[in-house]
Amino acid sequence: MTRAIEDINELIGAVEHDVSHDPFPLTGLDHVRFYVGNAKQAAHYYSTAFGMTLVAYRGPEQGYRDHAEYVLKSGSAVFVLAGGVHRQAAATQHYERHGDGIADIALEVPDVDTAYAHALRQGATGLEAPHDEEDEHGTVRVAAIATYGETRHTLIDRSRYSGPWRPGFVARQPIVTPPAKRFFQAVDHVVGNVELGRMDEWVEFYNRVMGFTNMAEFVGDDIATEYSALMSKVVASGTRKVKFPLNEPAVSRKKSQIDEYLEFYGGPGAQHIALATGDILRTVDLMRAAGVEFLVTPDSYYDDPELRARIGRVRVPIEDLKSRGILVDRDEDGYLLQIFTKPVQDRPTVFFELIERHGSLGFGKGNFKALFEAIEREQERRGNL
Ligand code: TYF
Ligand code: FE
Repeated sequence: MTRAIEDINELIGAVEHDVSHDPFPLTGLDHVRFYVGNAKQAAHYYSTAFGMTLVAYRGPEQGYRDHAEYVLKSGSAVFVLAGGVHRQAAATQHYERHGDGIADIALEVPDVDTAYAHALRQGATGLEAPHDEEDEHGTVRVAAIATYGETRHTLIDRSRYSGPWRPGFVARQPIVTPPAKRFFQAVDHVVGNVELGRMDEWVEFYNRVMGFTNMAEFVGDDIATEYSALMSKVVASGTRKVKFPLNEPAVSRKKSQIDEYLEFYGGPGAQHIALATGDILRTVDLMRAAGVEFLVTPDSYYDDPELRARIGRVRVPIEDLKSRGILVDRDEDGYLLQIFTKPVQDRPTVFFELIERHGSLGFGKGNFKALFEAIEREQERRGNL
């Protein structure tokens, strides 16, 4: 089956679910906001290396004194890259503490006031009470609550807005000619790293505050101590459009990759963003050609008869995956192809995943051993193992 998957819901493994009766109705992931040291150059990187397209901007030219913010899109995936233009700016302070990082995982909700009130009643910390942002293109309603570390969830309803992005922003032309075909269509999941012993608290936070349910996939004690040095559970919204795996370090022989993150990020934060693509082979080739570095998968992974038997037939010959280092996993619902970049900044913190789902709603559990061995090789090169 070589058909290109066009439907975004299928790409990100979403299921039928009526949100209208949910206590915390959630339409989907709206955008991810990064605080970076140099937003102008980051906008260039995500344009040239990730095939994203600059669509909107605001900064000092618009009377916005603190930050320059670049809005980039690829299908339904939206990244906002914010950089401080002076020492006191929030982005500058955040950058000083964390390096480039993810400050906000914004959620699209049909009713900001209802969602915010429910979240606070359920014990969430409010950071911004619901309010309107307005300009000549209409109104956007927003609020914000706190999550792990210094990360926040903005709650946003843009149904009464027709401008380029959000009040105050102006439309901008792409930085480079956009690719003929997108590299990816949507954000599949965003992973959080929290401190040792805190994972279950954060799982419970998403259960209680957002009504998220736990997905079947998890890394428990047994796997954790043997080779992964992390524990992981996944919470998801009713439609499964929003999926948040949560990791904590596990005590094992080697220094946990999660400890390395926590040390270099300066606390809990978002670890990786998985981007859904209908053609991972093409995307990897284009990103690699543009200079993005991916984790290396040894040939032995593909030559393992057990893996071959388990994954069966996939849409391309195994040789095409092997030459690119793409991993395969299969479960009762189908299979998925995935690959991970190395950290995208000098600190060993944030990285990306590319994922092509064919029915599987998992996260590549069968690949954890190969993946974590690849991550450990990188930790060793950095002198952090
Ligand atoms: O999101 C996931 O669960 C997979 C696997 O440090 C994973 O992408 C988990 C932890 C990690 C890297 C990948
Ligand atoms: Fe992932």
